[in-house]
Amino acid sequence: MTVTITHEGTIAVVTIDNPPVNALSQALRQELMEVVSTLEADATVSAVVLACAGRTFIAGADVNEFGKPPVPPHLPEVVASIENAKKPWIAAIHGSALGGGLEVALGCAYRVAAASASLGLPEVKLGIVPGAGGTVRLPRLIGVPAAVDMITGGSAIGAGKAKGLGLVDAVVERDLLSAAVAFAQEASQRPRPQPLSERSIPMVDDVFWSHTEKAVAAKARGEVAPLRALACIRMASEADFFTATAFERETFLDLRGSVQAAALRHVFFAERAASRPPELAGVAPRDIHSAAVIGGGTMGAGIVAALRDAGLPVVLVERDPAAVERGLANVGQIFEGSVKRGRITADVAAKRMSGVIGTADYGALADTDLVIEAVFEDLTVKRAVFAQLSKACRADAILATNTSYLDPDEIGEGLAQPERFIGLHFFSPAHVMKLLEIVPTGTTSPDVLATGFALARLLGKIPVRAGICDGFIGNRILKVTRVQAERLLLSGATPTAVDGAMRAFGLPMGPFEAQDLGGLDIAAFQRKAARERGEMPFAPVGDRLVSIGRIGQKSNGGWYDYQLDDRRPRPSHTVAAVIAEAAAGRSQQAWDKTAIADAIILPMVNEATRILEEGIALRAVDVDLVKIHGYGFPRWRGGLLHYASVRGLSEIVAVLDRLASKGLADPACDGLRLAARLGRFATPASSVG
Ligand code: 3H9
Repeated sequence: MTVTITHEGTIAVVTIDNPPVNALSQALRQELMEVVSTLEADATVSAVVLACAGRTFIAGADVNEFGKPPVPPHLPEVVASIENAKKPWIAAIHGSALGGGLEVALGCAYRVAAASASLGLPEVKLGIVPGAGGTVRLPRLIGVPAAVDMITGGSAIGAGKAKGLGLVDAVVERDLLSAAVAFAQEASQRPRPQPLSERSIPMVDDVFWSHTEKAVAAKARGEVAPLRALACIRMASEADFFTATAFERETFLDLRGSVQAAALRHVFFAERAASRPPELAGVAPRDIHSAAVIGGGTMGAGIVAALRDAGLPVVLVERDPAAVERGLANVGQIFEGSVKRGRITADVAAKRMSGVIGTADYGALADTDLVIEAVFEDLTVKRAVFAQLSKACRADAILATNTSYLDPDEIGEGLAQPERFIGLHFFSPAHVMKLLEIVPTGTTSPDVLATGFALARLLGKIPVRAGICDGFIGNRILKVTRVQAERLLLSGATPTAVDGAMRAFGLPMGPFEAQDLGGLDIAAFQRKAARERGEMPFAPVGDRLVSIGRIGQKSNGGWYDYQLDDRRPRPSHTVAAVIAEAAAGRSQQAWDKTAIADAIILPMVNEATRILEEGIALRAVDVDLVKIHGYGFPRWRGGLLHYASVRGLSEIVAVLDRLASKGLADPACDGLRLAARLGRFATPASSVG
């Protein structure tokens, strides 16, 4: 039985037990309908507490059902039957009441929540809108502006905030169930509150709607669900309850089958599977109770903060006392920033900082479980660090290098117990960015690899295994992005047009704006290293800009001009002249947004296919996660290779070949041609042990 009924005097306690997250499957909906009827008919029951077993209250509709036709009873009927029951239902919320879970709670007469609970309508994150009255009941309870924030943003709020908004009636510090039963006993003596469906909705004016529509559209960047959700809330505020719920349901069903919803579901399940790769099933990770970071620069400090946020004590090692001070100050600044943004309190920041020990003495690492090196990207410097770590650390301590471009096999050469060595590629700022590329060397043992994935889980990051090559998965594709962006400049497009097209595609910023923000010097340094290796990286304009000192915002100019204290990019005459010089003699053409996006994105698909062919990425979905969590690729497109599959692999081959015939891209690789024939990407994942 998924639903059980117990009795506490005249109070019936309905407990849902549908692991892992009490999702509202068809069977559960059916049982709930039956339970409502049973309890309505039971004269000994005066009120009902709805509680859940396990880690959470109902976390929503069962997302697994979304790819299939809806089967009755539908959730709106379940919510209506609870709301229309003669006896008051009290939702006892622990964990998360999300989506359909919160909609069920809104059908209840009251909501009592554990202090640690969170409540939200995250449907837009799955490309849909609430489909069981959420957009119609929530504004009636907490007002339109607060409902707009919750529904179009999709983020959950804590029980305390929910109480302030009137979304929950009581917050309980401990023993939720007893408190909910006591609440129900009292509630059964009072007249029932008016059901939300019968309440009026506070009015807001047209200015509110036009202002909010603009704000939601700007934030959505091509994602359709937030604006459709807003339209539902507007309908709720302007039409009667039944018209509004019908409109909401129609919108829900329309979006449920949409391309964006399918893409977002693909990402939803990919993210949850990421930390448990099938090839590591049954491999136990090592215990990590303490960590150290070597190097307190931007990356090192970010990693320290990420480890502290996850509760690990951290030793920060730097070269000398002055560098230790600077490193600690960098970490301190990160926590201060979190306090300023309201993410943590000053007390929490102080506690996190007090868990960081700064030292220049490697002897402090004698009993550390995990050491992450994050010093300058120089092979000699990194090797020197690992020589010291070899002597200072326990033989079973895991030693990791955080490198973006160097070869971890070379960094770890000569290390004692090389099976404990691994690459962990964090993305900057490391305490914020979700992606962690995990790079095993030829000698890394499976349990050390599994520990990398366990660490990612602990840090709340999305881990992706990457093989060794220049740039691993993400930066290797990034190089293609940049090459294509420059090719476009040499054939008639401007930096403004390229960046605008990529924003229109859904990226938070275009390749040139991004380079100005991060600095052109880093990539120039990598190109220099590549030339020393005998390679011929292509960046005629970028190289020229760096040679004349235009390295981005930090030099007040890069691909764009900037004014003092104004970070808005302005087209630059200097850059236009450099482009014109580099483009001399090349044929020029007009580029629209779609053609620009194709000329950048499709060669990235080509490179990603090579990455799969070489086994650098094990699965197409891994590339998707890398692009979404490391590079801002629009989530609602499902990631680079999901987008490619939806777009059509044969069409991509044709476009690439057209671009290649004009010298504007590499031709489609064999792997992509094969994928086009098969209708899917062939991956080596199955052969990896
Ligand atoms: C909705 O409700 C629409 C309505 O308006 C309907 C109208 C008609 N369904 O995240 P975890 C699985 S839309 C099916 O690692 P945590 C998940 O795949 C829905 N399965 O746990 C994983 O499976 P596995 C709105 C689900 O403790 C396992 O549960 N609701 C669902 O870190 C554990 O997941 C949401 O969007 C689901 N709804 O976090 C809530 N949810 O172990 C989405 C989870 O086999 N869920 N699973 O890989 C969450 O945010 C988190 O799961 C939660 C727990 C915070 C609840």
